[in-house]
Formats: sequence, structure tokens, C-alpha cells
Amino acid sequence: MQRYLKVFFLFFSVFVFGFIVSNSLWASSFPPEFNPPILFSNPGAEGDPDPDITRDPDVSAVSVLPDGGTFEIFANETVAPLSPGEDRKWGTEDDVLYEYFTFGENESDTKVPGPFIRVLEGNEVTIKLVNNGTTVHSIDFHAVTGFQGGATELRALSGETAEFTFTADVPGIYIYHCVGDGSPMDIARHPHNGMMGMMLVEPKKGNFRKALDKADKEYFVLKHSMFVDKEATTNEGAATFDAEKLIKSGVTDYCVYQGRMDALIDHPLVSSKDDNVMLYYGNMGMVSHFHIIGEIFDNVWQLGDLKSRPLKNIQTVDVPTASALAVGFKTDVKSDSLGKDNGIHILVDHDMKCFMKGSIGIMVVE
Ligand SMILES: [Cu+2]
Repeated sequence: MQRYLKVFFLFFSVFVFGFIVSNSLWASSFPPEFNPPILFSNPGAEGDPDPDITRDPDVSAVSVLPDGGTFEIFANETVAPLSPGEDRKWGTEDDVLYEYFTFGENESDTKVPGPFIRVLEGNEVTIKLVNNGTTVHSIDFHAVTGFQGGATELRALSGETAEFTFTADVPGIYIYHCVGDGSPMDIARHPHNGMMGMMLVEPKKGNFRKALDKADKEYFVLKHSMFVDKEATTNEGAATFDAEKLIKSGVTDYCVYQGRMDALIDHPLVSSKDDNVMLYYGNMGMVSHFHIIGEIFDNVWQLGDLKSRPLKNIQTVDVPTASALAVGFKTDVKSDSLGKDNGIHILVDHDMKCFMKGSIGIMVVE
């Protein structure tokens, strides 16, 4: 009997030792800045980035243009923290700064993404682009048909203003983004640097209209992948876009929501139990696999199409690059019965490459 016990303890010790070693190896194989700040004792880095480029994901708190009309967008260039460093603290020398390009609602609005623009099907919409940046900026609206989505007319040199009017006659949830001077490099660089946003053209009728009219809360989340050269810094010590990395390796440094690491951990989506939530999810990075841990999407209006019937009961949905969609769900938290529900839903890109590089956000159901 004693012999069996000895053999058992020998195997047990080897198992425990192996477990400890493999876990520490796993943990140490990622730079600390990429260790996901969740699960859930360490929600995000300490402190606050300054300035904070995060646009509030609560749609009720951002731009609304219910009846068409003129809408001003201000192009700006600004340096802001993109990621905490290995110390997992904001506001230290360790921060990775980035030179952002932004679309704002006014002169001083330097948030990413650009303002959420909402119009009703059939509205006449005038966009006025005021360029406060140092280089040429423009806007390609995916909601606009015609050459460059209006970007040839909505192109403004530094210090200039451009204007463009169109009729938003095709309902959908759309991306808009800068294309700079229209060259391939600018088309890649300007949205990468933050010049992108979403536009909702609400249908007048149909199943989405009915669902939207019943929504208690609306949010928008824009994901993008960032290829960053930390060595080629600007005068202000900000990292810049690494085109070579994008083209040659395609291995992204960061996958972020609302422009920076931890943005939707520091600014969670907040809703109440049994709310009908409508969430618009846009992607300007690699193909995204959107999932909310602890939630099933009751309805998914895929690829920005708000006219077709939605898919039902979806766990994870793919969103191509430069596309957007709407998901609807009720925050009918069922896990109360487990006695340990904390009301936290976690938004992720379920592609683990992206997840490990920052695509994590939180929805708090109060
Ligand atoms: Cu631009």
C-alpha cells in the first residue's frame, strides 16, 4: 500500500510542478501591456490617460441629427496616450503616445471615433468639413454613392473648409472615414490614425424601425487594428503609423475599441436589467468576430443591412473590414440563479489575437 502512495505522490508532485511552470511561462510570454486587464480583479490600467481620446460609446450622449440639415465636422491632429506601458499605469513615461487624427463636433473635440451621425431615410444632409490640421483631410461616406463617397468634394487643405450635400436615401449603418489626399497610403493612414466614424440612416419602416423604437439604450463601438512604429516618434514623442508592418507582416500591435487600449473598460457601457439594447458595431481593422461574453444577440442586422429580416439568437458575428452592423438584445441576465452574477458583460473580438491585444470592453448591467 505504501508503495502505491509513494507512486501517487511522485506523480502528483510532477503534475503540480508542471502546472506551475507552464502557467508562469504562459503569463510571462506576453508583454505585460498586452495581458488582458480583465477577469476581473484588475479592470484596466491605473489612473487616467491625459488627454483621453475615447469617444463616449453611449449614442444618446453623442451627435444627433434627426431631421437632416447641416453638420459640421472638425479635423484635428493631436497627441494622446494609446497604451499604458509595462507598468500598467497611465500618465507615466512608460505610456505609448500616438499622433492621432480626429474628427470632432467642434474645434476642441479630439475624440476617436468621430461623432455618431444619425439621419432619417430621405433626409438631405450637408456635411461641412473644417480642417484645423496640418495636412489635407477628407471624408468618404459609405452612405453616399458616387465617386469616392463624396471625398473628392469633401476634401479640405490645411486651414480650409469643404462642403458637400447628399440625400441619405439608402437606410443602413455605415462607416465614414478620411482618405486624406486619396492616395493608397493616405487611405490606409488617416483612418488608422483615428479619422473614422459611423453614420446611421434610420429606415422609416420595417423590422429594424420597430426594434429601434423599442430600444432603451443605444451604443456604438468602433474597433480598429493599429500598426505602430514606436521608434519613429514625432517631436512630441508620439509613435507613428507603421505602413511597412501593415503591408509585410500584417501583424497588428493593438486591436482597440474607441481608439485606445482599455477605452471601454474605463468608459463602460452602462445599462439596466431588462433594457432593450441596440448596439452598432463598426470595424476598421482586420475581420472582427464580435461576441459579448454572457449574452446572446436576439437580433443581428448583418453587414449594415437594416431592411432584411435579422438573424436570430447569434453568439458571435463576423464584421468585415470597413463595415458595420447592428445587434439587438435584452439584458435579461439569467445567471442570477447562480447567486454570483455581477452584471458585467464583456465585449470582445473573439479572435484571440485581437482579444490579447486589447479588444476588450465592459457593459455593466445595473
Ligand atoms: Cu485625414
